Amino acid sequence: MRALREVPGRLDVERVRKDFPILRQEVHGNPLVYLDSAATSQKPRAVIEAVSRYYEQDNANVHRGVHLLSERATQAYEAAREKVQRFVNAAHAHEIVFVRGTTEAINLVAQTYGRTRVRSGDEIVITVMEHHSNIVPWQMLCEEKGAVLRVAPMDDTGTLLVDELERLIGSRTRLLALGHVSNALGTIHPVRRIVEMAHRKNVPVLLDGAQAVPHLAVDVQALGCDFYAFSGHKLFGPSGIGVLYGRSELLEEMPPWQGGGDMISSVTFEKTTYNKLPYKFEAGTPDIAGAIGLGAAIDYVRGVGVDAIAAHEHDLLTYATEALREISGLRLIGTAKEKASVLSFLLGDVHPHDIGTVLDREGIAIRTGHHCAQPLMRRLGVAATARASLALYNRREDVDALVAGLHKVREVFA
Ligand code: 7TS
Repeated sequence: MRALREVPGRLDVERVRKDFPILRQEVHGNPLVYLDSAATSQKPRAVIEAVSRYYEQDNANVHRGVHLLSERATQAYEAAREKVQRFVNAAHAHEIVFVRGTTEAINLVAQTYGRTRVRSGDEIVITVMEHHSNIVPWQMLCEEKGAVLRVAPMDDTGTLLVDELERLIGSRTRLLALGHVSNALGTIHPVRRIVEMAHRKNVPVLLDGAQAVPHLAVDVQALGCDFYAFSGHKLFGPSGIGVLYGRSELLEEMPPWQGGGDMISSVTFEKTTYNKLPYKFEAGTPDIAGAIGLGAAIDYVRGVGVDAIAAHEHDLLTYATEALREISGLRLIGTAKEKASVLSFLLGDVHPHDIGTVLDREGIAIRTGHHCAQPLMRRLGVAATARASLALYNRREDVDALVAGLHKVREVFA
């Protein structure tokens, strides 16, 4: 792999940017400033080429052919699983289940682990900062089972109240499900401590890592979590592929979710026996190209260096936070001490959609709205925010462009 670091441990952002062809374009006559990576990240050429190469040279179905192309496709698909395993430091490759994304990973756990373990009167604990993907599957489960959803609070900076969370975990709690990093506020939760706390009460923990893996080193064994979910498309990989990590003991016990090809070892009309892990949870032809693309994305991220990415983004977040604080009338939403990548804000009483529209004319892409976290917006007493989110390819110039754009917004709506 091409070395991307010039100074060991430091990220050369201009060099990184050259790897992302999409960034080299104009939007409404201005250079594109992409500040919406929390919604989806851009893809390096290495990922785009890995996907095309697969379709040009190896395309075949996996796990079933004796012919060479099928063997190559199977080998590449399973090699991608091993890359994911190493990336999150799972103990075994069979603890990595390929799914469509974070949403599907969480639904899988709710529909298998949840449906077999949760009974009437039991409780699932989440936090007020969750994305809808980590709320609704649990609500659906609770509704079906007559169980109760308990919600841990935060303070006004967007910091989780860990003591309150601890108090919510009781003898009826069957699972704690929380984000590793909040998508709307950027708060990084002390998940290692939280997992320990839950385990002391014998409560398993699912971490929604959608917003963590692109920014932080994740080691599921060090975290001690029972499940970890993330999406390929936020990690510079293709959309349509994601990962559920589960500890073997739990995955072994869980019934399959979807039935179909590949998830069985034998089928008769009287009885079907299920395949071993992880195939028990991968019914049907998977997103083979997606998995291969995700493997290439992981190679890319490791080539740049996860710690170098974290350090670069930390500097940039500090720079951006200070720059936005200088803008009069701007209110940052989410000012927890430990944050990654996200700047949510309001500007006077300008509607966030109007902020987004004016910035778009300047070539600046941000997200506006409730960020699929409506209960969080209600807790904050706002309907929506404007959100700029950073990734490894962003640089100070992007922040400067955002600041200039926001001055323009103020002029337009003065
Ligand atoms: N969990 C978190 C914390 C997320 O940020 C998202 C997507 C999801 C789950 C769902 O991921 P998916 O890949 O299954 O859709 N978050 C966002 C966002 O912040 N803006 O657009 C999508």
